[in-house]
Amino acid sequence: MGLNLHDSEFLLSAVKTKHYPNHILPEIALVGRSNVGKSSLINALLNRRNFARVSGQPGRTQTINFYRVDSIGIVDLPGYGFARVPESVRQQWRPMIEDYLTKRNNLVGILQLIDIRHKPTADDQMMAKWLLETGIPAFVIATKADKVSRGQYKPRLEQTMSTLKLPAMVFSAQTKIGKDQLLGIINEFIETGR
Ligand SMILES: Nc1nc2c(ncn2[C@@H]2O[C@H](COP(=O)(O)OP(=O)(O)OP(=O)(O)O)[C@@H](O)[C@H]2O)c(=O)[nH]1
Ligand SMILES: [Mg+2]
Repeated sequence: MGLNLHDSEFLLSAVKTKHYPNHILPEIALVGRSNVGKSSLINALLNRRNFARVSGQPGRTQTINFYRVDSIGIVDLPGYGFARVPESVRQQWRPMIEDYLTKRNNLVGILQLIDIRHKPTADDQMMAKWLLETGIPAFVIATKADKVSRGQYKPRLEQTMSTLKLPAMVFSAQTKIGKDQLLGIINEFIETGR
């Protein structure tokens, strides 16, 4: 199955489960630390600028944003664990992310983004552990690959996979390295979740 990446639209932003789209599309959700590049990945994949809102300011995505791409849903979840975001705000996000991940029947796969330059954080490790426990299919995307040399890809992926115990791949929203592999993973999630 090849997704028609030109057929995409923003559906809605939601905070509460009752406001999620009432559709039957299988959904792929993006999770990761605030500022890691979740919204940028969506834009890079769809070849669109500012389709998913991107900002230098961490914590920009404070709602769950639902997009439709062809016959699937792409879900941009609020980022977790950014130190500069006040604790009170972080406490509001947590149940939002947990509700989506535990209650959404449409969910067929998770893309967990980490920054290729850094070791997975304690929050990243908590998330990966939780994904493994719940058994939701998940793949780690080590993004911002343009920020390290190619020689770093292999050792960093190996470190990531051994720490998080999930499969991982390299991506850059800037150079689009990894785009085809990522589309393959999305297709596999959809096929498996059918
Ligand atoms: N060099 C480089 N910069 C990137 C890449 N992906 C994202 N960025 C930059 O990182 C910053 C944050 O990107 P976002 O896509 O807004 O991150 P996010 O994960 O959606 O952040 P929140 O919405 O706060 O959770 C922006 O300044 C992006 O331009 C990448 O692959 N390479
Ligand atoms: Mg965002």
